Amino acid sequence: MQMKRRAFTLGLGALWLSGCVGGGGTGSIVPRGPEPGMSPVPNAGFDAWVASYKSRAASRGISQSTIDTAFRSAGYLPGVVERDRNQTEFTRTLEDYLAIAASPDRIAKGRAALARHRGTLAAIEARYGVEAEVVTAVWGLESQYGERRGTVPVISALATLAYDGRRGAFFEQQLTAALRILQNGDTTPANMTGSWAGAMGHTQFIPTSYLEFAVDFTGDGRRDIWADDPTDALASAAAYLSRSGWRKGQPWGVEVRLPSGFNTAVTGRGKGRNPAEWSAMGITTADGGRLPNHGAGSILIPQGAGGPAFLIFNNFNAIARYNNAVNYVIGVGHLSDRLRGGGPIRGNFPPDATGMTIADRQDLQRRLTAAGFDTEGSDGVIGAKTRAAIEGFQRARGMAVTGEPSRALLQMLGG
Ligand SMILES: [Ca+2]
Repeated sequence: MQMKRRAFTLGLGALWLSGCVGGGGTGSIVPRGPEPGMSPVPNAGFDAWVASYKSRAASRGISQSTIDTAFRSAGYLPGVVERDRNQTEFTRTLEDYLAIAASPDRIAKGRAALARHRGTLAAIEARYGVEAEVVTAVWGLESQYGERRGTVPVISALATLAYDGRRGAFFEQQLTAALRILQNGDTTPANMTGSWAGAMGHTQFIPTSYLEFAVDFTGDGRRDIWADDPTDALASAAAYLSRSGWRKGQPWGVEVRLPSGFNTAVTGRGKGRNPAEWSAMGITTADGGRLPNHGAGSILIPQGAGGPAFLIFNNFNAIARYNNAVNYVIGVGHLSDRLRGGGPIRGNFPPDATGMTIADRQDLQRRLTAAGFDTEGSDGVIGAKTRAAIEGFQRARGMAVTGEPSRALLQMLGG
């Protein structure tokens, strides 16, 4: 399961990063159609590997016709290997993550999606006991409510990664699971698209997660998480959370306020205490109220004692089964709260390494854009577009070209 979850995260992160988190922009839509390097190219080594894999697939119960159909148009995707090689291991701060995950745009689109699919989501909630806002929030983070389901052909992507071998055994397992999905008749090779790492459809399930959790909610006999109609995908996300221990009517967590001088050694996942104990230490809700009681919970301070604090409950762990990154779980939870009408995070985030707050960084983006160096939005997240804009400004002024934001730069632009 751990292995599964990690690759799952990998797929998500990749899709997500390629889409809305690329730069300082608020999220331009990635055009549909093949990305560079995502169309098959001839590769003799790959062909030889596929030939030997086909007999292994047959020995695992995949029919010859399924194998033939699946591999008829499949091939080696150089772009997949390139993406796998160039993954950068960096973690965004919670502040940056939430600026994107619960951006005004994503909240507005989520509320529209909730209204549009009200009946379906209510039926899903009744069946699986997962609130409509939570299912919608997962959908919003996984594929921007279906806008970014991924266009890479899954059989080719998984076969390329299995052949490439960096994590060959894992991806061969996923490839065989993908063939099993095709054999079941749930979808066709042409419709089976996803991220470069094989995360598929509205909910970005990898094939083994799909086999374990996907459901047919429309009743047509096919578990279709790829179609424009998100019904099966939304029900599948709810089924996943339900089987991960989701408890209806309970929050994932609540934002809290810590007393000054709070001993942060007692914080962290897995260090659960009853709310009464936390209350006795002087912790209140963010607006000073009494802590709700949903059983034992842990205190999280993702950006240290100077940033927002959260009391997390059982449902935090259910979301974590989907993707075990703390920022992701808080992102889903907070977005679901916003979709329900809740307000923004109350606590202040500490300034970044340059001494700037998010308001300063948004200011910097607005001033760069006004000066003719477009950051494509002002979400306060310093990404590739903002860095390019800074470089353009520095070049135009004959300064050293670093692309690095700073207070000095902000003052220069304000003058
Ligand atoms: Ca169906």
